[in-house]
Amino acid sequence: MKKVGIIMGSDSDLPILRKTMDTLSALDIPFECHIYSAHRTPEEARDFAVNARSSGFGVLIAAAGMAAHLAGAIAANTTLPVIGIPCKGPCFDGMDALLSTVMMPSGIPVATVAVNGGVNAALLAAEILAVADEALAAKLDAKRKADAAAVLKKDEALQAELNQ
Ligand code: RP5
Repeated sequence: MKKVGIIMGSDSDLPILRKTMDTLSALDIPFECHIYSAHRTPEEARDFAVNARSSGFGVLIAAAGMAAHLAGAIAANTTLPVIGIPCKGPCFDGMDALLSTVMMPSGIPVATVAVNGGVNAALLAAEILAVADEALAAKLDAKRKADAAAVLKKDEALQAELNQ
């Protein structure tokens, strides 16, 4: 199976990416995770993106906050699918990172998930890989069913509490 590459702009983004890694691990998807910044280490970020396809990656996840240019800078240097996670910073409730990540110019796409959307980034990466992987697709179907069952169980508990 192709690997997922995870890049974050700072170790301060790590709590969000831990959810991404946990979700990928639960699906037995191999990944590598790095701290490369579009601004502080632009050469390393570029090199990672340029070499990603030949290094065995199938999809990349890039997470950054504030003036969040990382996902776009990665996408500029590869034609692998790039998923952007805008990370909430100290100002503007993450709107700064959301707009910096999502508003890409035509020709260089970034599939942007919600602010701090570490889990959905992993699931979207899994769905991309599952296009050519029936076993992974079956795991995703099973997870959907299990997640739905968990919600219905909560509803059952709520009804029991309200109707006692
Ligand atoms: C961005 O700046 C990082 O992705 C992080 O979200 C934000 C703040 O970085 P630190 O100052 O915490 O290292 O590049």
